Amino acid sequence: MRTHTLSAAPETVTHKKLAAWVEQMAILCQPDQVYWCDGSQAEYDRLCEEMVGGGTFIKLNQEKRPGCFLARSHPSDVARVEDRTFICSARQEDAGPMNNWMDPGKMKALLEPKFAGCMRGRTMYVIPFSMGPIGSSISQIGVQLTDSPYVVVNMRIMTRMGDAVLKALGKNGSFVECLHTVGMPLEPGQPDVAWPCSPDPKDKYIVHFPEERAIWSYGSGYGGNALLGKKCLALRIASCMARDDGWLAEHMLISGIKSPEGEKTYVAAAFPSACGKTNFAMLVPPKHFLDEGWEVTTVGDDIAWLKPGKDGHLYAINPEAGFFGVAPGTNVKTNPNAMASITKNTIFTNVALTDDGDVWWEGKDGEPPQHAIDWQGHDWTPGCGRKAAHPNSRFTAPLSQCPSVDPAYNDASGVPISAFIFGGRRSSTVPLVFQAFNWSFGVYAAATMGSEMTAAAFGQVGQVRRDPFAMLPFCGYHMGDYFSHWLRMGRKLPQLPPIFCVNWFRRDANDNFLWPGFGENMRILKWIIDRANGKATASEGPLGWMPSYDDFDWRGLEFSEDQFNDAMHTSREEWVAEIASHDELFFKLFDRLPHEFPAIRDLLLASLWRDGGDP
Ligand code: O2Y
Ligand code: MN
Repeated sequence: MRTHTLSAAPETVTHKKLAAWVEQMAILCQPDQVYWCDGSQAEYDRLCEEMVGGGTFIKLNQEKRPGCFLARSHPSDVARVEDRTFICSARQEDAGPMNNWMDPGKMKALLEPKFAGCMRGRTMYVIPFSMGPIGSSISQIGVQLTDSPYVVVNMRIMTRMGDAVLKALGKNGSFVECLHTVGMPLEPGQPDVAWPCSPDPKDKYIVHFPEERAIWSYGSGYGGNALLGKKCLALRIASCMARDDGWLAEHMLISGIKSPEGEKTYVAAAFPSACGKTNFAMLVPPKHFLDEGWEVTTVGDDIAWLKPGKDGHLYAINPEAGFFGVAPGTNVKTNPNAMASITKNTIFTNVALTDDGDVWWEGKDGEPPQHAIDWQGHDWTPGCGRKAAHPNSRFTAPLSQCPSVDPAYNDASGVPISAFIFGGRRSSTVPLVFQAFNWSFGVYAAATMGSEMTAAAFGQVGQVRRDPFAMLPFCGYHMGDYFSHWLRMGRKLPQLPPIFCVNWFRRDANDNFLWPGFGENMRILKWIIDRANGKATASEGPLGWMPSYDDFDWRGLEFSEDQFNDAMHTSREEWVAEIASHDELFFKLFDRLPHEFPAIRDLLLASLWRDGGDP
């Protein structure tokens, strides 16, 4: 066996359990060296330069994109791998039917030989990181061990990491163990590749041990598979913590809305992928709202942790410190704040490289370049029949660079949430907006939300994929228990935020969108916060409280009452079919489905025939 030098933990590491775990994992993974990350700018710069030298990073034109780099992944390693993601709870029934499960002992027996020697020829980086502001009672600390410098620099943007976290951890603070390898050890003299990973799609494992609060990830260097603070810790493991300790770990953006009078209202909103979640998190209101002094600010674009405060309200933090946003389709019209956020200090992955050293992707502003290098490093010209950027190409950018960043994004106490919003992509059936009758009806609506599949998603295009609370790939336990947890929170919380449902994607008979979306969503958002603040009227409809045309501010937009009624229409025929299809989900979760759900389903069904109900 090759010898390996293990540098001792630095003096700042007074946490014996942490030092012992790192040593034990180093003995298992056999890296050439162990490096404890301090989180400094100098360290970040050094690693980026080393990756430029090694071919993992391309330095972009520093005049156009100061501090920016481009990475190209291996073509087999371009997205989260749901079929290789496992929840290894002690009992299979606790993982539930929506998760892949394996007995934790068996999984470790399978993985230990794979991890043995997996970091040979490489450095093991130790990344202490905080999900949420360091020291906040809502935050959690993790420590990721990885052999990927790409992961280290991305984690520095996406989390708070380094010495300050070690200090907060002290001698015996608790932390989530996160072990990660790209799964490609180097034999002596073997040259490295730009993007090491395990190229066999079946040889990737994203594994969660919820009882131990531990994560083991093998074989991928990409996004959610490798940046373990994000989906693995902040959603799958945190959802189990939240269930056990009475809080919520959600796949939600957090936005602040300030009225011209200075009243600030925060909302948390969940959308499945491909529903414009990042755009909504950074929404720019129409001109006359801005002129009057309305402001929309961003606390987070992907994940929210919410805990009850002493006053009975829910307080939310964004556990992340950066954006890992999809590049294609992002432009000055769809999301000017995202475009401004990525002008500097940004890592681009799998976008195209232009001849002047800038980046490009499908749907970026302006004409496509006449020539570029595509995400696989090949020459690209418009009309060559291939995409220049991978559809899941990404930018990693600090939240602090976003022009709409909320002044409270770093507040340890979090922001008070006044409304929850749930939305899917539905071309019919679901109205533009409604407010659930109460918490339980809202939980039912969120549990049954779904999205029509786009070409990028799995399954048949157009088919509705139920994605409860947009948590389908991210709930670390049985989805039926998750619904019960939400209902239980409703019984415990003295101050319940109202729950709203939206659908920006409804289409007319000619397949045109009924609603313009983007910044115009401000009009809907304003009605939502007015409702939450007791300032807007609504009437009782079959699904919940519905606004009428006159409840909105239509200045600056030509949108007739007929168009509004089309976008709000609740068809009895469509809803009978919709409610019947909820049963498909309920039957899968039957043994742990909350008893309230069949009752609510029947009430909704009956209300389709109530007086004045629209057939
Ligand atoms: O493919 C990946 O690894 C990224 S997935 C992702 C990234 C940022 C925000 N949300 C998601 C998601 O899948 O929900
Ligand atoms: Mn997400």
